Amino acid sequence: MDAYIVTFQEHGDERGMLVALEYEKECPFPIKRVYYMYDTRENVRRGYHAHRNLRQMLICVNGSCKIHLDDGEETREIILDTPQKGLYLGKGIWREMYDFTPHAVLISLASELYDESDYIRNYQQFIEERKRDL
Ligand code: T46
Repeated sequence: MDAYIVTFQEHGDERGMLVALEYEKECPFPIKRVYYMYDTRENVRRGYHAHRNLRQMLICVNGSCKIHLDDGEETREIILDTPQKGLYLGKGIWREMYDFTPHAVLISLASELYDESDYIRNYQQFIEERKRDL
């Protein structure tokens, strides 16, 4: 599965912590867009899609959440619970985000601008497209 956790370097001192993310260092793609989810309600599960071309780095900068991943062959459950770790997601991975704690903030660094035609929102369609790609 083209997904992995990246541990970021923390720059901490007596004032607190800072993490910096740069293209080709912590992030393997040029960042074209940033968006974030917050005020997520209890028992909400969101996502339910894959991307045809988009690559992403997901970082839970406050609180925690879980992410279900599926590339058509393998599934994984990831917990993001620290601003020091990011989840890199390559293209063609079905994702569902859930178990957000109150005040959780999930940031996404994205390789592409928003494009609804890049989304596969039907699971059967996703499986068929994955089979065609392999
Ligand atoms: C993803 C996961 C992790 C925009 O207008 N522009 C944007 O850049 C985005 C990301 C969304 N939107 C609109 C489209 C929907 O009307 O915001 C609304 C919520 O988006 P969506 O239902 O796609 O949200 P999630 O949480 O299911 O998925 C989002 C991202 O869309 C997706 O790329 O990988 O977070």
